[in-house]
Amino acid sequence: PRLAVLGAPVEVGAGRRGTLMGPAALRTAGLVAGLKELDLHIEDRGDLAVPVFSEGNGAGRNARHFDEISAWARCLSDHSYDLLSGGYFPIFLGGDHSLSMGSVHGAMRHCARHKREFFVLWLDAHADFNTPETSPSGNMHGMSTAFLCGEDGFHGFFEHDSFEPLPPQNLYIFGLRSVDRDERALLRERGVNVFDMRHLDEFGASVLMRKIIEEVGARDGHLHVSLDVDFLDPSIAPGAGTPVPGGATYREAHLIMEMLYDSGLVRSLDVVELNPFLDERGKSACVLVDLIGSLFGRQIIERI
Ligand code: DIR
Ligand code: MN
Ligand code: MN
Ligand code: MN
Repeated sequence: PRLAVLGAPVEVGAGRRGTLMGPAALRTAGLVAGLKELDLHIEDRGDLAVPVFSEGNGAGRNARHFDEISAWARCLSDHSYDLLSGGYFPIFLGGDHSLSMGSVHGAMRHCARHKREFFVLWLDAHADFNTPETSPSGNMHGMSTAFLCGEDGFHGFFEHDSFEPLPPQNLYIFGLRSVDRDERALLRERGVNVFDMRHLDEFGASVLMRKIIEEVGARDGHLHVSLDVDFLDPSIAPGAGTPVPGGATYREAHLIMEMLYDSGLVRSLDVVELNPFLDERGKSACVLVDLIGSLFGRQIIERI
């Protein structure tokens, strides 16, 4: 496939500043050069500019910077849709996780248009399934999956409010180890597929991934992968604003990426929440670049 890299330096969705520098750190860590080494066609489209927006819709809502994030999402949704329609595999560099409200929304529209079933693999310590009503923080990076699944509380976020939401059964949250009380209840009620760290410990990454890949493969689906840096254990990826102990190991994360590559099902990707201000000399950025290499087929030994 032809890859297109697009930076989305959004940071107001998170509780702390700094993810704005994420795209730059990922490039410095060698993202584009690493993919070129795999003989892939890759175009770096640079970073999007902070969009112009006006306050209004967000007023009085427990969703901080609602209007600014809405402006990002509208812009990102169009880029996602257009890149996929142009035959590209879009790679969105964050930026905080609120950007997925746009990137995934655009990919969903593309799939709806082409009557292709759409699935999301959310690799994250968190479920990001809060709504303005359930969120204890009001930070919108903790609301992305709820928004995409059509939960209430986001009126006015897109110009045309109604869109075909993501069925909760088509969402796989993987690596979960931090969830808020009302968020947990909502996840259960909606029937989201949740593979928490307990599942990962007990069954291993390969068994769980095989199940997901089989389900998506059986429907010939488009799989969007949304990789939050805090999916990884803080010991290997300290550059996260909301680190949670007990995350995925280096080897687990690579195995997941390698299996995803073998599946051939992944069509779009977000790499989010990297906060270079909190990172240790580019450590997390380098791990993410390594992982992306595995997702696009880098192998230790060529397999037959
Ligand atoms: C928390 C933290 N559940 C919230 N969420 C984070 O604010 O909604 N998501 N950090 O990545
Ligand atoms: Mn297409
Ligand atoms: Mn997240
Ligand atoms: Mn997270």
